[in-house]
Amino acid sequence: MKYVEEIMEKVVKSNPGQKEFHQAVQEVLNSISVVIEKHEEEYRELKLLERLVEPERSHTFRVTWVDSNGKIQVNRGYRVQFSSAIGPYKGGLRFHPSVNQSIINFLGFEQIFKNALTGQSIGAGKGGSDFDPRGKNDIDIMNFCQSFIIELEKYIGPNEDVPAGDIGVGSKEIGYMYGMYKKLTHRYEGALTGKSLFCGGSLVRTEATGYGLAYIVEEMLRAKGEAISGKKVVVSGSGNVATYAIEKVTQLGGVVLTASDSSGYIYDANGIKVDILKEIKEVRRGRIKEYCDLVPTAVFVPDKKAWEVPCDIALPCAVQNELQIDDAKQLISNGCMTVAEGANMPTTPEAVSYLQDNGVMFMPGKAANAGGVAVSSLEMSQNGIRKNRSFDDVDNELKLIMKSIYTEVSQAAKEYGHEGNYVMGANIAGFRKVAKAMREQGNV
Ligand code: NDP
Ligand code: 2IT
Repeated sequence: MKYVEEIMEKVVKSNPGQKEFHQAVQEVLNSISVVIEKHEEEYRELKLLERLVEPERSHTFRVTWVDSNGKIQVNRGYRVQFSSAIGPYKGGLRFHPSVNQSIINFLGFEQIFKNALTGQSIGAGKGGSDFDPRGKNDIDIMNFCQSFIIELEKYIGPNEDVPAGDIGVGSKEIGYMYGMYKKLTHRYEGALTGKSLFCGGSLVRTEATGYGLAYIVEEMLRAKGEAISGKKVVVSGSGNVATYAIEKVTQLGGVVLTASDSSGYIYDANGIKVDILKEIKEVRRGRIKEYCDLVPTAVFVPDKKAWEVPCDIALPCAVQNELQIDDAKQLISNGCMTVAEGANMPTTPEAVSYLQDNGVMFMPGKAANAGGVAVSSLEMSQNGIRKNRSFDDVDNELKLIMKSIYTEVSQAAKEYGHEGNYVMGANIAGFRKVAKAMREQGNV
């Protein structure tokens, strides 16, 4: 049996039922098998893949907290510290009722290759909880965040593990966690990123994932002699990533027709007005359909996905496996030419293959959404030397990072005879860096 097949079997056996984790590992193994074949004997000897798919450490913990009605609540907390081959564990925290070990493992595994692609010295981790922040008041959110970090504090630190946000965790939640971290450790240090500017955060971190996504799409199009300007763009989600992707795509001259949440999507033929979107989502913390109250020409389409809207570019920015085979078929029949993942693994494997087979330029999340963690790393370095950088300075570095990710990904694909296959390129380029570091550090 081939080495990668043996590894896949082991992963399935030792992590039963973890379908999202299996999916993420399978995709990477499929891509890197061409590299493995070249070094098979050495990698087998080093047990390199066995080590790569096994988290260095994994924490689960009870989070008991008291809600605003004085009732005791219990949730489960997670932090998987997947790989420290190239730096301290780094990756977000997700608060969503769907969070389980499979989701955390898949996200932590993806983070290994994403973080390597940024060129920054950051290893990989991920965490979160099945806590549902939706509909909770500020007291509930603060009480939960404080109880969560009281446990997580034992495992994190600026040179050890540096969590940030993800679904359900933004600068507000990070602020509550940071306050309690400081109280527990009596240290003001960069143990969390995505902090607000008043707590040592970095300019551009809020915008970074969405802006970075737009920058890499611009690179993909530039390679074909095209640009975002004038293109019709369909976006899913209406959270942090979606909002700032919409903002930058619009600034670059694209027309964004949709935004969505789990109840449906809105369609605005004149282009989504990002100031109104921010008012609804960031100020009122409302639902996407409220956009139509403020923009009467827009329509809300309940229980449907935005992929049915004809477009040139599709940017899934919500959640894993939200773009499925039927959606891919619809996108193709409507003439879509470019798909880039703002979310983590939003496109199912069948949909990815279908898009690629039909000539769509497809950029996977571990490259396309790496701008967020890249700027998190810039936040860590600013905290380390206690010096803040300007918006333009960080934004320019983000652009350079996304450009260099594009170049590395496309060159790696070409080198292995799969020009234009950015899934292979991203996995190979990320894997090579981590594999080198693992080899050099010996059997740890
Ligand atoms: P937010 O919590 O800010 O927004 C999440 C959005 O996704 C909301 O619009 C939410 O709608 C929607 N959503 C969540 N779950 C579902 C679901 N099951 N079905 C349909 N829609 C859903 O999160 P972010 O914008 O930060 O994250 C979005 C994606 O981007 C995630 O995959 C995340 O892992 C990824 N990512 C985030 C980064 C960051 O810096 N924040 C960096 C890199 C990747 P609703 O309110 O209805 O749930
Ligand atoms: O998926 C991701 O890369 C994130 N949620 C951001 C992680 C980070 O540490 O900024």
